[in-house]
Amino acid sequence: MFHCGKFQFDLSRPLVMGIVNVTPDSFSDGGRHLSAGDAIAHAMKLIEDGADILDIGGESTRPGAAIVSEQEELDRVLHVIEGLRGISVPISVDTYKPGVMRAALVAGASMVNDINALQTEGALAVVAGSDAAVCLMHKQGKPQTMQEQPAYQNVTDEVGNFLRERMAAAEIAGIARERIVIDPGFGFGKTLAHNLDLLRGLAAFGTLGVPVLAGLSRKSMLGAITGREVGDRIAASVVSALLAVQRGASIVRVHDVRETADALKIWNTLNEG
Ligand code: 8Y7
Repeated sequence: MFHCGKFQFDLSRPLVMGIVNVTPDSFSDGGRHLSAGDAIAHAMKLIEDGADILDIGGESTRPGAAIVSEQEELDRVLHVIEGLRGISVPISVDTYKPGVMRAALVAGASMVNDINALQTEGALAVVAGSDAAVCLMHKQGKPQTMQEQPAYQNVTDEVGNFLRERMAAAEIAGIARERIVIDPGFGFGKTLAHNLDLLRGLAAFGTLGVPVLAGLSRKSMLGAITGREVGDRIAASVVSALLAVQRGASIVRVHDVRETADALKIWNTLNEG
């Protein structure tokens, strides 16, 4: 069982986490979701399209993106979370700032998606003091510079050790295992070869005993393989999500919810026979 605030999932079928960016510099959406109203409308469409969870983010963490102040991030995400009160799916807040986590949880979020794996001072306590779920993600370096020289001896082992250590820290802080998911962090301080190693070895993370989340949607590794621009990576993204699920991912974080949900319907139907 996966506990996400008042929501629970048995994970007998993979979940689709739909991405809602409330950032003017979001490359994948071309900055279309600037206003809270637009983001709310987009979120509602993603639910209609089959999203099981919504991930609301107010600061782009792509390589080279600008850092956003806590106040600006709050201004962006809080109106959206408040505007989505009463929806049928849990809201995840994509942030590494404890102040944003706390305010988002008060406003109704049920999950924290933290690319910093609760390493920021105070972050463990905020999540521990709630009933929210958390996604602990691996990254190497800081978003601004992480793609400059990513280096590992063995990327799968090193990412696995990091995630095991952060799971332990979360559990010691009082976050029950049922509330934790882990994520190797595709593209976060990784070369194409590293990302491919992680996808090939994704099943290994399943042995850590909590659900695995995979985020490959529209990422540059898909561009490197297909030669397609970011707006033209839907097929590559859907296939990648399915390949991650095939290797044990329980949650896929995607932009193209409708197409991904279709792919997973085929997967689910095939597995029910
Ligand atoms: C991921 C993510 C991003 C991911 C998790 C993008 C916020 C870059 N990627 N969170 N966030 N996993 N958990 O291309 O892979 O969406 S931002």
